[in-house]
Formats: sequence, C-alpha cells, structure tokens
Amino acid sequence: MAGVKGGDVIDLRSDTVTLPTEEMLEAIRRASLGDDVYREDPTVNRLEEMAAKKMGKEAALLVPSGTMANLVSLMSNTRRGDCVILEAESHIYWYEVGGISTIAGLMPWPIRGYMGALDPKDVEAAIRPKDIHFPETTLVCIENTHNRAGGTIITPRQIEALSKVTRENGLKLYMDGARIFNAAVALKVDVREFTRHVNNLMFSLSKGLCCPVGSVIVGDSDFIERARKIRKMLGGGMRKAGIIAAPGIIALEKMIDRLEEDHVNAKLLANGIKGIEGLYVDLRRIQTNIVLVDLSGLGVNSNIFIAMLRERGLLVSSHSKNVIRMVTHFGIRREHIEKALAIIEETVRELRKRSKS
Ligand code: TLP
Repeated sequence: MAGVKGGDVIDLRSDTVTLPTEEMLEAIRRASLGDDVYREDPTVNRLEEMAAKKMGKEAALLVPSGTMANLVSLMSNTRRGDCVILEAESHIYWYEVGGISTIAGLMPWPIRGYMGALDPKDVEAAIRPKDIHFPETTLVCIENTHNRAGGTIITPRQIEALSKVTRENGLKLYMDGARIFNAAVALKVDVREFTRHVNNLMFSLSKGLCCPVGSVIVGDSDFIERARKIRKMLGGGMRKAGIIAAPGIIALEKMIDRLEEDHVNAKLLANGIKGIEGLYVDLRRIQTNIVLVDLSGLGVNSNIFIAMLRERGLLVSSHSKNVIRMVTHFGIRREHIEKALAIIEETVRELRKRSKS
C-alpha cells in the first residue's frame, strides 16, 4: 500500500513517500523511448505537450526534481548577480541547499508573507531602485501551495495583484507550484486561474500525484529553450526519460481530482488534534493536505515527540523546534487518520503521566 509500509506504519512525513500505482508501473513498462537530449523520446514529448496545455503556457520541460526545477527556473529567468524577492519561509530559501546563491549566483531578498502570501506593497517596497550601489531586482518568486505556512493557498486574486507590481516594474513572476494542483482542487477552479498571472512555474509529479520522480517547468518557448540548456549544464539531460514521463502522463490524466480525498483527511486529522489538550492547530491554515501542529503547550520539543510517535508506528516530520508537520496523501485513508489520532492521544497521555511523576 502506497505510503503505509508493512500495513501498520502510518507515514505522514510527506506526500513525497507516495508510490506509483499499478497503472503507472504498467505505463513505465510499455513506454516508447528515445534519447531526450536529441528530443527523440516520444513519451517525454507527449508529457511536455500535455503539461504546457494544461497550464495554458507555450512549452514545458521535464526535470528530475522540484529542487532542480526551481534552480533551472531561477537561472533561466535571471542573470548572475541579480536580486530575487521571495518569501522568507519559501522552499527555495529554506530547503534547497542555498543553490540560489552558490550555483545561480543570485542574491535572495526574503520578505515575510502572511500565511505564505506576499503583500504586493511589501514586494514593491523591496524592489531595489536603479542605483550604482544596488543589484538589479529582476524576479519575484511565490510558492503555491506554501509548504512551511501549512499548505496554504495563494489565491488567483492574490497572484494577480502581485503580477500587477511585477509587470509595472519590469520584473518576472515565477511560481514554485510543487503542489499547485492541490490548490486548484481545493478551490475547485481550473489550474490556469493560478498560472495565467505568472510568467512561468514548476509543478511536481513526485508528491501527491504519486510518480516515482520528476517535476515539470512550464512557460513561454524562449524561457523553456533556455531552461533546456541550463538543465543540460546541471547534468539533468536524462536520455531515455520516457520511463519517468510515462507515469507523469497517468498522473495528469487520473491523479489530480483524487487530491480532494487528501484534503478531507487533512481536515479530519486537524479537527481531531484540535481536541487534544496541549496541542494547537491553526484551522485557518488547513486548506489542502498539510497539517502543522504546535507542541508548545506540551513542554516537549518536536524531536522528542516525533521519536515517541515513531515508536508507536506513526511517522511525522519536524517543521521547527515546537512544530511538527503531517501530510496526507494517496494510501492514507480515513482509518489511518483515526489510528494516527489514537497514537497521538496516547503519546500525549504518556507525556502527561511522565510530567506528573
Ligand atoms: N518539499 C519536501 C521537502 O524538501 C521539505 C517536502 O517533503 O515537502 N518546492 C516545494 C514547495 C516543496 O515542498 C518541495 C519538496 C520542493 C520544491 C522540492 O522538490 P524535490 O523534493 O522534488 O526536490
């Protein structure tokens, strides 16, 4: 069962632990292949065409990971030495080993958002004026859904307001849309409502959509041409990549609508946790498949709590010193949520007993 090993461990660390469906494995076996560096892999070509169409953009490029998608996109949108405005808790800033500086040669300019969303006024104020002393600001990055904010959605209207600022100031707007389909499914709108206000974006195949590997960059043809070359430079020319693209096609055809189930399960989990004394969940943030739980009221840090849950067969991840993260995904069903809640309750009870003795 995807994500639930041995039938009794419940893995809520991330939606990256999803495993490919039988249909995906079959598609991999049957995929027509060719050398994609020569652009001769028909399966890759088909996935890229499908992705571009779905996102309402001219072209697309398959890359091995979300991290490489972000790096390639940063480099394709800018020149070395440029300044990039991004959200202070964004994945690019937190979790990508500083590639934005060490490899892309860019200067990140982090600003704080509210529930993951940048305020257009703050963005405007952060743009470096043309001055001999300053690097040139050329790009604004947003993240949708926003991972560290708890899977929150940056709405089409919020993106539109940001795009007004970027357009008026001659900047580009890029979206790390690793989980953009979660946002579209949650708001019940076509994904193009989100993509039409950004110049380019990436989305992940290997998270809620269950593919073994891969992310796709989407944008106009010139941008994708540039991205293709940079991908090659970074070692991401994957040759017979139809093996990766084949499950991606199934993902786009069949795995998007079911994300709703993950959202229902996340709400179930969050509501259950809300009733446990010592734990705090901000229900406004439970918009998609991520649940952040603040443990401050328990008097233990996340690492200790995570280890205790693990002993009882529940895997979760650390967000920060006092906050843990749980992510619902394919393979996690209602009964796993109920069992996870029972484990969390039991662990909290055990901690209370210990603190009394
Ligand atoms: N996020 C992972 C970890 O790296 C934290 C996770 O478990 O959530 N953008 C966003 C918004 C992401 O959440 C991630 C992965 C990436 C990019 C990078 O994707 P990969 O893991 O494919 O490099």
